Amino acid sequence: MARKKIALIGGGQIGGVLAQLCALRELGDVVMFDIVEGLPQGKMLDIAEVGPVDGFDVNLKGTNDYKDIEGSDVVIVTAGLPRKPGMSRDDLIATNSKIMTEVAKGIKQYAPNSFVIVISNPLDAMVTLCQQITGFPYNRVMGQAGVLDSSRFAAFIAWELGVSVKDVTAMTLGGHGDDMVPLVRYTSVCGIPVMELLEQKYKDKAKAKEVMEAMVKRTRGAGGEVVALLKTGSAFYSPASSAIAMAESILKDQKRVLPTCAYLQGEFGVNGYYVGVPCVLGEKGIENIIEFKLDAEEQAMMDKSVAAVKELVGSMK
Ligand code: A3D
Repeated sequence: MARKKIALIGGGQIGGVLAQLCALRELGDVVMFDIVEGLPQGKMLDIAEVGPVDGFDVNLKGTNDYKDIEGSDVVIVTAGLPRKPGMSRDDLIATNSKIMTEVAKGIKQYAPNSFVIVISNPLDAMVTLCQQITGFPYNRVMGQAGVLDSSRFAAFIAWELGVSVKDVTAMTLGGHGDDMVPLVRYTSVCGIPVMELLEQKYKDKAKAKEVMEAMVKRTRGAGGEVVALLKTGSAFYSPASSAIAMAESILKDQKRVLPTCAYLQGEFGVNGYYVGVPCVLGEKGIENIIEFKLDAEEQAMMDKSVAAVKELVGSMK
């Protein structure tokens, strides 16, 4: 069986970590494309030279020529500017739309059968544009945001409760903006509803609610928290790991259920927009969008988040 091939479009901070993770997990051969001459070549050479130490054996190539992505099974896009302190993700739209237009044309021409995972911000708009320009079916074009947003939420809960991060299951829905929807009711520790544990800890329902609200707020602003600390860019380890979880589920047909920015056609009352929802990811890409009941408060938050996505996507026209 031929080895899988992964193309990384963008060889910046996230691109570099993506390449290293692909190699360490031997997900397949990797080609990194960037417009900056020498950058992808240098990064890929750097990673390749440590294969003997890390014990991975895959081909790694850096390029400035789209032709080299030919035959890719999965393409992960990080091309575009990241945020600086004080910027919202939406401030990136003008520049990153131009970049995404170019990138999507390259993917369409040279990797027409690939599954595409977009990470570039503003995420919900960039994945929409990527699908429109490639014209690929919706199951093959998706965005990474929810895996990371959910992981951040889970990490905050684990730290608060003093339990292993491995035992927290958390989920966020909606757009990848300040209105994202961390779903408290569906969040648990080893199957135990998280609010029960917080109420046990504080022996006070109001205090438990207050602590949870603070964690929800921190989750919504978690990207900005990292940007404010770094000052020169945004998070890169965590978005890379999150996208790799999605790529791996597709490449290995794992059928993992992962929060994915997917094109909705009626699910959750949304029609014709890319929004974060739980999806089954397997050899056919997005194989199923899992719908479930939201209560009135959750639906109101989802509606608000979707309204922000609509406004953002509308601003591209
Ligand atoms: P950075 O380190 O600047 O890398 C971006 C790379 O894109 C640079 O190497 C550029 O040379 C390259 N590039 C620019 N134009 C093109 C082009 N036309 N074709 C190919 N490559 C090009 O940024 P980063 O890696 O830190 O972040 C990349 C993107 O991901 C940004 O838009 C971030 O805002 C976004 N991001 C998303 C998340 C999500 O969870 C969704 C998290 C963090 C960052």
